[in-house]
Amino acid sequence: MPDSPGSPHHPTRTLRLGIAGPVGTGKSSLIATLCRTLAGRLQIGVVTNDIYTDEDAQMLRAAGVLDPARIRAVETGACPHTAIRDDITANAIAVEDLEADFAPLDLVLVESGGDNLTATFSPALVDAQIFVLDVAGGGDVVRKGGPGIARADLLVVNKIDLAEHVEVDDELMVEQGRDARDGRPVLGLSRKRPETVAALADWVVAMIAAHRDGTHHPVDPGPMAPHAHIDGTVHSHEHAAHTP
Ligand SMILES: Nc1nc2c(ncn2[C@@H]2O[C@H](COP(=O)(O)OP(=O)(O)OP(=O)(O)O)[C@@H](O)[C@H]2O)c(=O)[nH]1
Ligand SMILES: [Mg+2]
Repeated sequence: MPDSPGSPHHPTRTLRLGIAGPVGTGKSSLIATLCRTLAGRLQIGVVTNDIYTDEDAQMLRAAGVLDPARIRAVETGACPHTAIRDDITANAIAVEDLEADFAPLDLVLVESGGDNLTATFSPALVDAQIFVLDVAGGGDVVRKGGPGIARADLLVVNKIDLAEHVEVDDELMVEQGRDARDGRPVLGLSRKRPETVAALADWVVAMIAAHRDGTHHPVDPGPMAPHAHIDGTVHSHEHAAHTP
C-alpha cells in the first residue's frame, strides 16, 4: 500500500523549516530571498507569526515573491516564543492547511515572531530550523549563546554588507559561531551578495533531500538552561537528541 502524504516515508513529504531569531535580524527578508531564489523549482508555502499584526505576511505578499494565498499569518497575541514552542496549535493548523490546499508542497517556511536569544521551535512543529542573527546586533551576540545559536540546524549571521558600517568583524562572528556549535554549519549572509544567497539556497535544497531520504533527524535545540532546587536537586535537561 502506498504511503499517505503525512507518512514519514512519502517521497513528497514537505520539509517544515523554522526561521527564528531576535527582532529585525532579517527573518522575513531571508524568507523573501529564499522564495525569490527557489520558487521556480520548488513548491513553497509560508506561515508568519506576529504578536499583534499580520505585518510580516503583508510584507511578503507585497514583495510578490509567492502566490499571496500561499502566505498565511498567525497572530500570536502573546509571547511569540509560546506559539512556536509551548502551544503550537495555531501554527500546526496553519501549516497543515497550507499543505492540504497546495499539496504536494516541497517546503513550508515558518517565521517566528521576533523574540530574544532563547526562542526556538518545537520539533513537533518543524523538521529543521535556522537561527538568524545580524551584524547590526553587535559582534558579541554569538558569544552570548543560547539554544538557537548553539543547536539550530543552521546559524545565519545576516546583513554582512553592513559589517563595516557598524564596525563589526562578520568573519570573526562566523568563526565564533562555528566554535560554539560543535561543527554545525554557520553562514554569513547578505541579500546583496549573490554567492551567499546561493549558499543558503543550496543548504535548504540539501536539507529537503536529507529530510526525504530519512538521513536528517529533527532535534530539539531547547530547553534553555539547567536549574537547581534548594534541596540540591539539579535538572540538567540533558537529552540524547541534544548531543551532536
Ligand atoms: N543591509 C541589509 N539589510 C537587510 C538585509 N536583510 C534584511 N535587511 C533589513 O533589515 C530590516 C529588518 O528586516 P526583516 O526581514 O523585516 O527582519 P525580521 O527579522 O523579519 O523582523 P521581525 O519580524 O520584526 O522580527 C529591514 O529594514 C530589511 O530591509 C541584508 O542582507 N542587508
Ligand atoms: Mg519578520
